[in-house]
Amino acid sequence: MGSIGIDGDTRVFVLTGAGVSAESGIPTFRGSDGLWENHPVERVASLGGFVDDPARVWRFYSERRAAARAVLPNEGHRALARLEASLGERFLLATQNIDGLHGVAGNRRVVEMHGSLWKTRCSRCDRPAFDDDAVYGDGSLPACGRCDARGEFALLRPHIVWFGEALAPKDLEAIENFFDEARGHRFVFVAAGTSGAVFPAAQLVERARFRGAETWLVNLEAPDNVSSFQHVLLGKSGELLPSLFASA
Ligand code: BV8
Repeated sequence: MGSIGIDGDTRVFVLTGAGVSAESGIPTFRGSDGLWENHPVERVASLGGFVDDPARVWRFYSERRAAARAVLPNEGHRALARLEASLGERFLLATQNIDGLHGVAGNRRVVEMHGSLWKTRCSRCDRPAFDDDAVYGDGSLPACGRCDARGEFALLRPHIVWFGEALAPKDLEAIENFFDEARGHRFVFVAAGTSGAVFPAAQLVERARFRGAETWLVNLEAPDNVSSFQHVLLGKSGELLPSLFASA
């Protein structure tokens, strides 16, 4: 079983995807029972799909909120929370997941690159995104109260980065700044539970290698970008991550 030797100078960056939540019972996107199997991506995870059929999109995310409410972090999440407790500012976690389980497990140095299932914002005005775990029943469409007070109608939308939408510049900057700072030190990049199919998240491993990172992959199967990783551990993240960081 692989283990990463971590000393007082080591910086560790971890990128997670849907695979790290699979053992908590949350379906991944591209597995056999994957989320996208029953929903054409462009219809439920794109601005165009939301404009065409907002009720369908709200139903898709409401179903995921209802399903994700009851789940708990697994051993993989807990291993990452322990790692942050041990490394502090020498650790950063970027997740593609919107389920919030890293926060529930105790991580605070988390970049939610694709937004959060538990936040909603106005599709029109610039009011900040707000915490929202509401499950919108069939057909009901939440509207922005602030726009309404101005006599304008605007739908609320999930605070999630859809396909074709840009990631938040501040998130990408936080990641790049961590990579730049790690450059003069021992820098370890770990990707866990991700198919490496979505950009720009899938490019991070190459950007880290450019800064001299040692690259590790923890995944159930070899993904498309497996050749970017120097160390490949195939298996479940809930079983592999605890031992991977045992020396921290
Ligand atoms: C953008 C939110 C531009 C919604 C998601 C090149 C550069 C930039 C963009 C592109 C590019 N090429 C193409 C694009 C466009 C597009 C893209 O990447 N398309 C892909 C399909 C080719 N990218 C975008 O649109 C991005 N936007 O770049 O905009 C722009 C720039 C400026 C101005 C305007 C526009 C936005 C991408 C974000 C989309 N939103 N999610 C939601 O979640 O509902 S993506 C969605 O898929 C999820 O967030 C998830 O992160 C992502 C990837 O899935 P994974 O997390 O990897 O999960 P998956 O199921 O695929 O894999 C799970 C893995 O786990 C598997 O390998 C499995 O084997 C493994 N596993 C399973 N169980 C376990 C396990 N491993 C370990 N243990 C287990 N137990």
